[in-house]
Amino acid sequence: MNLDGLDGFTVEVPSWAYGNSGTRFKVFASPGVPRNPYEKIADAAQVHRLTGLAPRISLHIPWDVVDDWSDLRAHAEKLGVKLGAINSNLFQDDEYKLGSLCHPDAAIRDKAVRHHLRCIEIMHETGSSDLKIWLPDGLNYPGQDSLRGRQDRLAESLRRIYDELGDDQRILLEYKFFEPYFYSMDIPDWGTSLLHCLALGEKATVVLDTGHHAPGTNIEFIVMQLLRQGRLGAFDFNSRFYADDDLIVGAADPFQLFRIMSEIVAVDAHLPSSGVNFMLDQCHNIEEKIPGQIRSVLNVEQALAKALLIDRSALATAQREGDVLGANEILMAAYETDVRAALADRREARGLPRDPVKAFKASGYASTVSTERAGGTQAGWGA
Ligand code: PSV
Ligand code: MN
Ligand code: MN
Repeated sequence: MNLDGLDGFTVEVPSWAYGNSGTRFKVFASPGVPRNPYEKIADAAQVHRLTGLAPRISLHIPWDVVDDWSDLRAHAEKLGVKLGAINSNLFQDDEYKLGSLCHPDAAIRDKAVRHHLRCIEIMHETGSSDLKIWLPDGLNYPGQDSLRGRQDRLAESLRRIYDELGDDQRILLEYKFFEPYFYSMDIPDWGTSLLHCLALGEKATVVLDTGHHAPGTNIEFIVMQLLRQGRLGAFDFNSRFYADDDLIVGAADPFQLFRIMSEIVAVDAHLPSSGVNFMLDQCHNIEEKIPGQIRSVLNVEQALAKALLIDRSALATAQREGDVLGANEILMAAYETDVRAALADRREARGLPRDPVKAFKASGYASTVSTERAGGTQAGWGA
């Protein structure tokens, strides 16, 4: 089984996955939850140490703000990881009730733009190249504001941010079809995100969060189309049964994950040179967080491994010949191949545990940190 295509493949993990989280009904506290960004990075480093797949951690501003960025960067590097994408936060200020980058009041828009300029400054210090913007703006009622006016304001705000990017920096522009507003979001879909990116310039790309679509959406089609345009900047992987559930990747629909990876492999976008940042965006509400992240990272790797097994030339022949069932069978043969032993062998050959979740449990890390971090204040969502 040739899985060489996995060489160099990495997944970025989010700092917020390690903090306490929950639903709007209840946030459950977990023992040993990180008390600050340093401890979140230490937890994330465990995922990389055991899988060899997750060398970067995305930060959220202001949740992860520290006094000395070069010290945080050195801390990460000492633990074998790097600081990754910087996520801006436009959803926790009272002033943003009616929007941020699209707000009808120019002073509020200016505040939201300035938040991004600060994020860009932080990126220079952390060495991050990706500024990820999830825009929580939208409307609850028809007539509440001008749909078109908001797009114009958005274009103007994004332009101000874009113009401040450094040479090696880029914007990752996320979309989401609903929530926190329910009549209309200001970036509800990939088309809107792409239009803004095209208007901005080459340093603006779309980020596709797998939980941000209407049920039944053909996500791999969107992946293919964004790749065709050279504008797929990143993924936020998670899985969903109903809405933006942020559950473990591949838990709800591993076949969808495989189909996405098949479009990725079709154009070699899994290679680091493609510039696609494969990130997770998850919250672990009831399961243990570090093993939850390990499981997700491994599920992404497994889907990629299966996609690498697709016999592309046989598939092309079957497609050319109009062999409908044959073509489908070729795809399904790859999906149905059990790659678990081959992946464990690869890990062992690289000095990694065959079963990273089991190795984490045996390491005693969870009980050590629960003793060390006892009595601390959590650094979770909103900290
Ligand atoms: C909210 O929907 C969200 O999950 C977005 O997907 C962002 O990527 C993430 O929060 C972090 O801001
Ligand atoms: Mn996301
Ligand atoms: Mn989301």
